[in-house]
Amino acid sequence: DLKSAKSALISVFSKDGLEPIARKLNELGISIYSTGGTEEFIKDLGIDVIPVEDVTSYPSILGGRVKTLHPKVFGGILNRQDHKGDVAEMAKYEIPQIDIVIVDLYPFEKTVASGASEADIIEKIDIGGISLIRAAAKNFKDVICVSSVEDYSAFLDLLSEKNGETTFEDRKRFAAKAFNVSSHYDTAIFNYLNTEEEVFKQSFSQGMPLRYGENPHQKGTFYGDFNEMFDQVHGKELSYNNLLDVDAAVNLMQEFKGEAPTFAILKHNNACGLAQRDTILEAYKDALAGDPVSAFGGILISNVEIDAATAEEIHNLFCEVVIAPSYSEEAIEILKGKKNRIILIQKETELPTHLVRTCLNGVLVQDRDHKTDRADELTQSTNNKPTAKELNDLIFASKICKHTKSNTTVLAKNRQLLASGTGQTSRVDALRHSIEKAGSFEFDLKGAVMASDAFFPFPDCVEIAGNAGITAVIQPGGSIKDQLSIDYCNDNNIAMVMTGTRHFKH
Ligand code: 93A
Repeated sequence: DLKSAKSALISVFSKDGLEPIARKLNELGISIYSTGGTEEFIKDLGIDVIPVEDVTSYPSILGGRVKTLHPKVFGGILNRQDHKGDVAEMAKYEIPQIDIVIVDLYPFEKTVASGASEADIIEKIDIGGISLIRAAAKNFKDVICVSSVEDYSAFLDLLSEKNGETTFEDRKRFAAKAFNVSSHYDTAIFNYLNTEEEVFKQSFSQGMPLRYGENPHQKGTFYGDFNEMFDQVHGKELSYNNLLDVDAAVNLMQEFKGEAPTFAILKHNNACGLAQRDTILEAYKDALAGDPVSAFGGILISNVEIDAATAEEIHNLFCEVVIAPSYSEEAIEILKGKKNRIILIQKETELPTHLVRTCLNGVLVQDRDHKTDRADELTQSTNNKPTAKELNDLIFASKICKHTKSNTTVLAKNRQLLASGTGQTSRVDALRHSIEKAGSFEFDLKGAVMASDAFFPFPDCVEIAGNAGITAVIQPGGSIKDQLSIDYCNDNNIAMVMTGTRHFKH
């Protein structure tokens, strides 16, 4: 579906890069229509150009606010060339056909960034240009729209390759880019006119006002659809910190979805207890045993239904939130025994694919860490191989590690979290802390495994771990000094496997 162009409308704020395009169009015999400043620029190049006023029989008015906004211009862009009625009307109203539209919009964002006055900023809201872009992009069946200086060179190549002809695919590609340009432009205006709070509010369907933010003197709101993910069957209103903990809990438990009964207890977004057992009651008891001190006021989550026996045990603990896919009727009644205890039923929903957080004066967006380490993808780096039981624990520990604040080392044995070092400024500190913590609850680390969220820059960690009784280690690998850690493990009968995947959580 090749189309050759006979005319182009050019209206650009910045004239940079326009000369070769104007020359090429001229060389191809394509007539050029243009607005004030652009027309001057093209005329000065010695190229014939028709002022858009000659088409509209109207001058540019209101200080340039209305230049191209005219049926003869928009008719020329929007007409369907294979539509009988359109063709007849084009003749009747003497509307010239426009095949190419080239626009560079008023620099709205630059003007905002320059600290200009509100009046100057408003004047830089382009109306005619954005309309030209949208019209030409809508009619990509017949028209090609160049909506950004960025696309000049691609457009020039296109003109040169096919002597001014374009294919349907070419025009559609440029149209898609055009709507990217126009939506970005309008979003910038929206962001300028609204407060930051409004911008967030508008981005989500509902805002849930919270009693306060992270602390009572801070205001807080949740923008999202809590009810899409949970049914709250009992308890007080969720707080800002509860929501963050629920988020951490759900993400962590996602790793154990469909596996044997698993129970986790979280505090300040990190797991302080987690165990996988044949029954959820045992899993709860062994999760609690991991750190009964931290569990006080914790967030509890189960990957299977909570039964009455487990609910009885949970009832003895002061906890903020209990989350499970379901509860037996009896269990619900037992858990309701404390007025404020928040009981959530987690629905079957997908977690978002992207993560967003504020950063400086903007936001950071990234893909979710969707990689879960798997036994069949590990590289054996030591002479010693982990036993089947150790391998099981290594993957178990690595899943917890992925959801624990960096730097972290996670110690586990028999599918029970023994201790982790959370959010330390060095890996050595994280490890020392986790060893000490495990010791304080009288766990025997002999035969325990260690997971590390990132590689060991030095062999100090494996040495400390080995001295504590750890017999198997999982880590991403990739340090230039990996060999030193491997050598230490080989000399001390420690099995070490590498995942190749770092799981930082900042
Ligand atoms: O003020 S406008 O929104 N009104 C219009 O009708 C219009 N048509 C094109 N601005 C309008 N434009 C913009 O003028 C274009 O987007 C381009 O940025 C600029 C080109 O003006 P000149 O050719 O006079 O330098």
